[in-house]
Amino acid sequence: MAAPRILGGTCSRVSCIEDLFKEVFNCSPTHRVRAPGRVNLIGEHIDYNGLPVFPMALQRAARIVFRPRNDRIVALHSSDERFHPVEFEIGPEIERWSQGSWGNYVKAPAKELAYRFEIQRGFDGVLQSDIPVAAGLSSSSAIVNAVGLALAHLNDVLAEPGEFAGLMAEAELFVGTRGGGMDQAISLGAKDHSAAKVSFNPIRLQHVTVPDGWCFIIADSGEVAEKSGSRQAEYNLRRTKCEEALHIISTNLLEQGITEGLHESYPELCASLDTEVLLDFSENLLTASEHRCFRHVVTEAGRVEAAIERMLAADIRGFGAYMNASHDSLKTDYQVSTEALDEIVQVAREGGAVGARLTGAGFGGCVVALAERRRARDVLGALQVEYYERRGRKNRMNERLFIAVPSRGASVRVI
Ligand code: NG1
Repeated sequence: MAAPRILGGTCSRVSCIEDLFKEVFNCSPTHRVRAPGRVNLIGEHIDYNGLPVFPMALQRAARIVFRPRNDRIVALHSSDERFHPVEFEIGPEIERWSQGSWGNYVKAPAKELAYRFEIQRGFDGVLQSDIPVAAGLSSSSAIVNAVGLALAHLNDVLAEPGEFAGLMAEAELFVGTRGGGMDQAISLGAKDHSAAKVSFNPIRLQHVTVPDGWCFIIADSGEVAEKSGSRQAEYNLRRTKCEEALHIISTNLLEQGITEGLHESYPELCASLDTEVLLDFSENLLTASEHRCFRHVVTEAGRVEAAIERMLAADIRGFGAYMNASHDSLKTDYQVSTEALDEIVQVAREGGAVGARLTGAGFGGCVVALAERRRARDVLGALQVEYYERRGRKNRMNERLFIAVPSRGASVRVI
């Protein structure tokens, strides 16, 4: 077992992580796994309510080169020196490190898989990721999926893709954020050139080709959205409010004889009554803040379906309008936007984007803007000048501003 040590510098090429692996472990890696980050195009804060969402996987990914071990130890070094090496023994009773520790994303899938399958082999590995951290692009689920796939591969775990995505979503709850299953599902199941409608219970993906002339641009506000840290409680609180609202409304609908059975999920509730009727009915039953959350959830569910129709019809302006409405709802009703996110959305719209919205949980992180491909340069230029340069914000080597390439999902292979 190699002694833990910090690796110098940040490397960005696969050959580079193989070199780092040799440096740390004195031998060559035998396998490579890649799990992409994602950008959610529309459908925010509704996956944990069981409602469909519409993300796509990115060209940016977490990559691990690894070599199996004959014991149950996982030893993982990161090429990014901000993240110290982690090492632990796999088992169903693994304990969490302190809140915010990146190693919890490594332990999470190990614990979940050990709980359900016979896991006898760990690995030595080196991780490299070019997904911005705590930016709403799912850098965390990419690590969970990559480690999960590596362990599943080495231990002959057999699971259907949807089932495996569900396991990884369940696994990530270990870090303490009560997220939904969107990130794990799209990072595992995405196809090149496509976004996917992700439905839940069980997880299913319906792939939709992104029209050629459409260009999704990602811009990082630079404000850290630390969801495993200080923002975790805010995130979880919203989920609790949604659950309470569902319970109150379903119970009252039943008691007043408006519905015959109790609706135990949002999809059932949304299918049973018109959105406007639901909103009117719920207004006097919920507190003002619960009602705002509820309104965001049910209207966002409608926007997801409508926006997918617009993409299928290659109607870029229609799709962009739903993105704008989604941002407004996240800002006003769900209250997860920030001044910086609102500002960058505004700059993108004024720069020629047909739509722009925060993506991911919010509280900071990235926005996604949609532009016609021939206008993409204008939008990128506006963001660079108006958001980054004029305000003295850093965007070194365009690491904060880039075009999203709809990419395929995770894979593991022998080197
Ligand atoms: P981010 O903040 O982008 O990692 C989180 C959740 C998603 C979803 C979005 C909001 C996790 C792993 N991810 O994504 O499930 O709820 O917020 O739509 O918790």
